[in-house]
Amino acid sequence: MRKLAVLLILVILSFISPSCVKEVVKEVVVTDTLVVRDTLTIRDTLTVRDTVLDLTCGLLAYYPFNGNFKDESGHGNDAVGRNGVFLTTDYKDEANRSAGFDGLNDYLIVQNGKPLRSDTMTLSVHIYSDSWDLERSILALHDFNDGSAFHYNLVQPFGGTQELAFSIGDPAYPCTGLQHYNPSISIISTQKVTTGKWYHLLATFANGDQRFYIDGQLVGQKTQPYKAVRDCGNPSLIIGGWWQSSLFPFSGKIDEIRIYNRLLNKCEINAIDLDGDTGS
Ligand SMILES: [Ca+2]
Ligand SMILES: [Ca+2]
Repeated sequence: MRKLAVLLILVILSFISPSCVKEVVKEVVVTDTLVVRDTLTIRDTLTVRDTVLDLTCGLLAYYPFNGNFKDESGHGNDAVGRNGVFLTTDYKDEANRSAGFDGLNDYLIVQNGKPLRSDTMTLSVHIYSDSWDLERSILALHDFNDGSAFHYNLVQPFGGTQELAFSIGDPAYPCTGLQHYNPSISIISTQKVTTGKWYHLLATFANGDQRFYIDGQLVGQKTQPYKAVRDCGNPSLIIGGWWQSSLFPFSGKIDEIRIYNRLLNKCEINAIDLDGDTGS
């Protein structure tokens, strides 16, 4: 009996001996996948288009020829027709919307042209020529009676060449002299014009920088030694003619004449071009 008890104890001990202790490994697998997709897209497109153009700023005279020859700038520099100058169709073929000239003796005149002179200036004119056979004047500010007191002009200077010239009077030249285009005061366009087509002529002068554009393309530029536009006498603005003894009468149509005492920016030039073919 005693032997049996000892055996039982040995059996029990064998179960609890370290070599017999069953190792328990608790394996815990935690799969915690946290995916945060937080895509925040902010599209804040702010487009500000400032299309407010003030084409009346610095406008000294404006002749749209809407049924009359009046200055519609509000300054009262109305033109008067002579020798049969007439109202005719414009670039859209709308009647009584441009000034017509017979090429013989028609012209328009603003007797008191003094307010149309400025040291900084922009001239904008649309023309449609029927003939470039002779010298023909488009716009001129000087004395109509004797051709003196020359300030500026736009002219087809040579018969048959289809070239145009923009001249600014030299202040050093005597007021009494007859001054016309010449190489020192004039830009002769490198681009020729044809008959039967509307052109936008733009001429500027500022601080001695003289420029001439046709349909938005620069056709000539000069730097003059003088910074001011000539200022003398009592000039008249003649549209479609030169002076009484040498009229050089324009043949065709002239429209949308604007005279400014400032330079215009590109947006403004595009805005005043009749058919938008300024090329800019
Ligand atoms: Ca006539
Ligand atoms: Ca017009």
